[in-house]
Amino acid sequence: MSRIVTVQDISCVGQCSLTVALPIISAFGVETAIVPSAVLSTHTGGFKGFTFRDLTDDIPAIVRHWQQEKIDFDAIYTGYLGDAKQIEYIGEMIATLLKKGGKVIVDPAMADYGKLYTGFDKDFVREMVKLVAQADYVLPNLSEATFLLDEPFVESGYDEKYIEGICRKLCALGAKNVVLTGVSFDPEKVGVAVYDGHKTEYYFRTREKRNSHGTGDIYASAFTGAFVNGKTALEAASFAADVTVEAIRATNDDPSHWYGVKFEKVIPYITKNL
Ligand code: PXL
Repeated sequence: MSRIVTVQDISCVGQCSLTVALPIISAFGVETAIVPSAVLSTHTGGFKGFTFRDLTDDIPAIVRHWQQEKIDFDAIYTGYLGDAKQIEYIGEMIATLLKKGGKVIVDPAMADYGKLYTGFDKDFVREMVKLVAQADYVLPNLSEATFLLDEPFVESGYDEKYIEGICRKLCALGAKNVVLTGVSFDPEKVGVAVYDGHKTEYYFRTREKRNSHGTGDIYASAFTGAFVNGKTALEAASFAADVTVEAIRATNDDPSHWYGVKFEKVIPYITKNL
């Protein structure tokens, strides 16, 4: 039985981050502890006037308590962080709360479509590079990858050599493996590149028409659940892509649901197919 901890925000409404990670990873039969990085009334991707409570100062005491209680974890999975200072505290979690052989999974949730999310800047990106350096698996989308590498975002028209170069450079930052999302060599298809430091493997699905918010969190959560459950990185990356496609399809007929995807509809898909 595995126990993991995930560090990301609670967006009270918006179907992203912890409200997605907790149910999805639990659906894989994996005990999921949480460290909320911040509490927001909604996510920042389209709502106006959201509240934001930064929980950075709560993290050291939580970590200290767990150290005293000898609570440890098979994996630490990080997502959207409330402040760059949290990266230092996550370093401490890795050093003291991760079991021997445990894995660090980093989703550098900070950008999409070539733009940083509201509230993040280049200083935050520079700190995120330090967290990526400690990752066994880093799961950026193409926008996040290019921010981490301080390169211009290339939307389309690239080839395998370009993608493999991005993966190689992310490993040069210190990450051991890369799962790069949003890779597309053909406008009809989109998928992931999985790089282990030597070879790159791909998995593609037919592109869904609509761009959806929160799919990165569904993807990273499903990857984490499947991987901790014993699947290989390529199997977990492929299964997570299937779960994400199912969640988008479950939402396609409801244009009023612009702020996220109905991941709860795919919980049975996860339990049936894992
Ligand atoms: O889905 C990533 C995410 C998580 N948390 C918050 C966000 C976003 C993306 O915009 O705003 C608060």
